Amino acid sequence: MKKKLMIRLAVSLFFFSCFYFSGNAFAATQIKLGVVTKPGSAQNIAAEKFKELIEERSNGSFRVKIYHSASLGNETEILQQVQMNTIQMAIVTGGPFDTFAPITRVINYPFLFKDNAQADKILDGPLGRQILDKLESSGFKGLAFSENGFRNLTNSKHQVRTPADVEGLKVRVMASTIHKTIWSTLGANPTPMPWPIYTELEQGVIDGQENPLWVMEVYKFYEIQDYLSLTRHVYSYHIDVASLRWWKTLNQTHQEMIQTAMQDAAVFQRQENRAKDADRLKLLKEKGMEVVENPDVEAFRAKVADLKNMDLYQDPEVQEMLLKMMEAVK
Ligand code: EAX
Repeated sequence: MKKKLMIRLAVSLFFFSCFYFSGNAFAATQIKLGVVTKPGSAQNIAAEKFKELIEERSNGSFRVKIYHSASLGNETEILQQVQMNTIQMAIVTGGPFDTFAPITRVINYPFLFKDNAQADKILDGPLGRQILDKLESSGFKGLAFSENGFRNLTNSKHQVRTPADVEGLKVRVMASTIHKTIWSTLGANPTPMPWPIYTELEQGVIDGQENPLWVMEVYKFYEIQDYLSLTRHVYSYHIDVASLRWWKTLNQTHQEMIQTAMQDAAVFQRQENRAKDADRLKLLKEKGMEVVENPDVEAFRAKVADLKNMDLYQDPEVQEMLLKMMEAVK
């Protein structure tokens, strides 16, 4: 009896060891990745692509679990968890990075990039890299930029063509000094609020918000916001980050694998996002939104022209990066 048991134990141990040391699920490193948005959102598409690529390319050495729909809290809280390495990665909108790393403000500068191609060229180039590297001093390994897209204003009150139409509107903004300043300079009444904001819009706590077109579709803002103006005032990026504390525990092969998979996922997601934009505008119109396709962008731009001289850009390092960016977009 005892002998049989011993044999069984030995056999189980043998199979367990084979399984364990063959680099399968037992040995896989789990990456917890946080996004605040829900499936179908720009952040989620980048996260899902990254998961697919890294699991495939690492032959299962990495497994990614995506925490979405604010299950880990808002974007500021997600970033704090990355700093502490309670989660290993995150895809977070440009705005909330502002308090962690003021240098990211330069990308939120209003009317900075002319178009998608220019944004890609600069963010995938040396200036983008410098900004990503700078995140190390806040505990993040900056991997890549995926995108939200150009931001547009919606509201429930009236059509917006000029800055005068914005006067006094209660506009929700991200947790970002620069975004708040843009809207107060334009004459609105900006209210910082973390995502999501459907209920606040519905209840009239705020009159409007600004985001790329996919947001109006995925979060059904057409149900509660009648007016959309294609202001394209800020190119909104996400920064795809890892916890620096975790990053340092990885060997170089794995670091490179993750870096490349995230960059590839970002490029894929940007293309996908842009390809859908024309249909989205059509859909939003069909859903009843009144769209101002050509607001007076020059008047908006003129009104925020002094922003570069404001305090929030006065840190010498931030100032220098802003000047370089402005030179690069010429
Ligand atoms: O990605 O907070 C925001 O306005 C973000 O753009 C939102 O999470 C959608």
